[in-house]
Amino acid sequence: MTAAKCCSVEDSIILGINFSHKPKSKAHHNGSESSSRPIGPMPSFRRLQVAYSGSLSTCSSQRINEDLAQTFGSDLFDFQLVELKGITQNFSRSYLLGEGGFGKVHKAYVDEGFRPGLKPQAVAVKHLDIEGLQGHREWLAEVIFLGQLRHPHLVKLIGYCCEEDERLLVYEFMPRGSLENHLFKRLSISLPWGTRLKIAIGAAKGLAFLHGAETPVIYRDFKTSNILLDSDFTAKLSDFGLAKMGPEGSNTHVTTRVMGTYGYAAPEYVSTGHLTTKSDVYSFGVVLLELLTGRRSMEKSRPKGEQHLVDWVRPYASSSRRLRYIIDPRLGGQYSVKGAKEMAQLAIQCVSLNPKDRPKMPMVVEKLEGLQNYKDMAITCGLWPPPTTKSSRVNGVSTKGGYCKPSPVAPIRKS
Ligand code: ACK
Repeated sequence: MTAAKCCSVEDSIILGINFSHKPKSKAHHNGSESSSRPIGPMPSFRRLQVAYSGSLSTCSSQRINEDLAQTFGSDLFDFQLVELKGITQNFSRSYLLGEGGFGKVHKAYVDEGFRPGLKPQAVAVKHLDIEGLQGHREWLAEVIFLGQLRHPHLVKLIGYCCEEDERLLVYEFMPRGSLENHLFKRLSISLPWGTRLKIAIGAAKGLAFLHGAETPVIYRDFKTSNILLDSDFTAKLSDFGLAKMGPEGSNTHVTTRVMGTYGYAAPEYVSTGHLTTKSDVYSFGVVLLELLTGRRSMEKSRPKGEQHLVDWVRPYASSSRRLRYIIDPRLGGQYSVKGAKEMAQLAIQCVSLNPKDRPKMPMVVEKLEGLQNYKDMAITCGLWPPPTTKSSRVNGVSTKGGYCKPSPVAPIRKS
């Protein structure tokens, strides 16, 4: 994957600018990708990546499994293509959960005895389109990262398949799908305030875990479509195709080509290619703003000043009086005013232009958990639209006569 790639189904754009060949800072501060300081799990990770990042023919499923098990004690299953075809009825349309720029995801069920040691359960099978946004390199990153990382807020990778030019990944099934689906799809039922908070806390814990590793892991593609939801709305991070080991020792950043999604990527990362854990914090701030406003990080169809969520929100978020104008109308006015105010302030801190002004993820978790104590569920009906907007429809919801309806809980999908 060298050139810029674009156009996943949700119209997000993957950036693909190569900065790794022209580091800007001095060598001792620059943890460029060629750095080889032997700290933490880096050497073994690097060895695996180097061993398998060559041509597709170097990919032997059995060898990867042996290497992973030897290096990390991984318990992944290496599936055969014929097995995955069997449980998905040859990747039939009726088993299709959805499609991203990386390929298709099918639901399947593994029965008792399918593989010794694998409990019967629903799974999601991701079939990577090797010509698409995610190729062999991204498949490999996912196997290596999710093969060794286990946490309640990371989606569990069960196994993989690597045959000829086929690349597949098998995950635990997440019954409520992606946060993107719940927040932005017209037909979905609005998420109540408490659920939004729960999701934000879960996703923050996932990121805090990654950043807290001996050598931090930078997720690099934090966005609503990569946050999957369990039946009780526990959030789990998925899709580690772009994840990267963070800087080692005294290095302040890694230098890499810019990959991610417009609207979520930190500005300094886009302009310099310098990647730090603070780049993830910026993306987290954008998702917090999406949860608060019900608007996407980038919406080209909006009037000019409202297209870029971060820029649109900034002047509103600093004043609790004005904040009500940007809160998602689909909340029906049912949210904690104190909680929303503090969440907005936290989000604005996360999207600070200077990475040093952004908080660390454990602090974000602590702050968000504190918001759960606020019980002031205000009914602030009929305050929309803000003075600058003439429309009486916001995100497809009519605001005429107020919008104080209780929000029912979304049903678990059946597909
Ligand atoms: O938003 P969704 O319903 O949730 O549609 C997308 C689609 O596949 C393409 O990414 C869904 N998806 C991805 N991974 C999983 C999983 N592990 N469990 C359930 N659904 C998944 C995602």
